[in-house]
Amino acid sequence: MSKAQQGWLFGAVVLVALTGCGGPELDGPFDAEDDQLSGYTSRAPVSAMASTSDANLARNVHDFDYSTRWSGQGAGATLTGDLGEVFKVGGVRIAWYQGNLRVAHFAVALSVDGSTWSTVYTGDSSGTSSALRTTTFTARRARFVKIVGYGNSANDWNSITELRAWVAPAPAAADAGPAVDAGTTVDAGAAADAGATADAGATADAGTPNPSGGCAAWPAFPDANCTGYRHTGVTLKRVPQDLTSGPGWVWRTIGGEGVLDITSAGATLDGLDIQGPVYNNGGTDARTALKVTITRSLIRCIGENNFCLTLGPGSVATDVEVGGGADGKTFIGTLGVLTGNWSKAQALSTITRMNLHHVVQGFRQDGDTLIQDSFVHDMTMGDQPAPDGHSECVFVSAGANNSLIHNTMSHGNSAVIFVQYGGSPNPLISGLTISQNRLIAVIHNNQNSSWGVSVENKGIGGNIKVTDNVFDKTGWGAGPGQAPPGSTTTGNKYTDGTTASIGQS
Ligand SMILES: [Ca+2]
Repeated sequence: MSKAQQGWLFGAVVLVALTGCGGPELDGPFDAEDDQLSGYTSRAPVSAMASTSDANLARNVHDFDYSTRWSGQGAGATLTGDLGEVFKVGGVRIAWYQGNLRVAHFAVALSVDGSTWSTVYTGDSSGTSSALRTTTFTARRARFVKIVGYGNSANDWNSITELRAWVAPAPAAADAGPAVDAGTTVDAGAAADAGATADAGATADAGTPNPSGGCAAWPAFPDANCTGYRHTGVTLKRVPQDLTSGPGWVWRTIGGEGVLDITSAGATLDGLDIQGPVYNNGGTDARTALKVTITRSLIRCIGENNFCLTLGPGSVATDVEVGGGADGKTFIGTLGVLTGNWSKAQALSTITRMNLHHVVQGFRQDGDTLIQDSFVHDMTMGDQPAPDGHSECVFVSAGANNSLIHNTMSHGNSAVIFVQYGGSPNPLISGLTISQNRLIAVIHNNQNSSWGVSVENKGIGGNIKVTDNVFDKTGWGAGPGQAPPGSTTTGNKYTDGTTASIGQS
């Protein structure tokens, strides 16, 4: 680890201390201001854009501040919020500027991909409140929410101070496609919407949440419905409140911090809600870590500032959720999963159906590790006061035989998947396969990912494959991907089915 990284990790300790009590809410004081939509959560856009603005810009609608707003003049002016991933959207909450004095005329349209839209509501605001007020409609899958303004009872301006969406986990397309839409307005795009190739669960056979089995196969993609512990139906036992030891592990204090520590090779963890991180053999050093099998568990990682989970050679993690702290949505100033014994390149670990989120860096994958059918999302992008200038879903710095197969990954301000050799004496990067992944571009806090996949041309030992991945078409700082000369880069596409070219690094 570089000195620079050690520096910002130290900074993150302070952050965790500050946010450890409750953590930031998605909506904070805005949570209970209007009618709750039962079964849904209020979510702010991660970014917003407008067709037109005066000095009041689109980003002001998700700053949790009623004193700032977006304003666009004229009938048909649009404000579009990006929720960051596909949800089942059952309503919107709009706070209109001077909403207690005038009635706004508007429509709401939804989209999975940002290009095909379905209008779900046309009508007026209450005219009685300037706070967030709910508008409901027939729920459907969407990542993008567009408000189309048609002026108000006083003039032709459209001004919104805050925007939210009521969201629930996205069902498969079969549950929320055209059939659900019957009867909503102006829905010419419904069929095309549900059939878009790239979204998690978009195809007809994507399946419903699966209590025991795997994620639907390509060309569907993993999401929250088939990853982590939740879809298994397990009831978790809290560590340390309900349980303080088990086969090959014990809860104890290391360096003043409560951790679950792996104490013998072959340890098994199943059905656990772990309040802290998982250390291995007394620390977070992959070179001395032991084999562990973790299934159907949640690692909250509260209080950690290094790695949430350290895996030794031969480890297996299946149906595990990592990150999010006490409330599941607090950013942890740390790295998610350390896998790959870079000094020996003999890790041989397998990670399947992991839901990994709200950390600085998702996986540190440094040799002989397969990561498959997993959902990695909500890496920090300026969400923390501590420096987080190097954030990605996966970072590979060394090692042979790493595979990333059929995962959904979004967020990160360097690349979503970032491969950069760490230098001698680390083993060269070879036998790296990045295939059938869904790479989502998120623009957040004026940051974005330069690349979906970036394999730098240094420390490369050969046999690099970047194939059959599906990329968002827009939103990248540089492009969908780059790889060294000699790499195999066939079959990569954008969400609209057109070819995504991987450039040469
Ligand atoms: Ca605002």
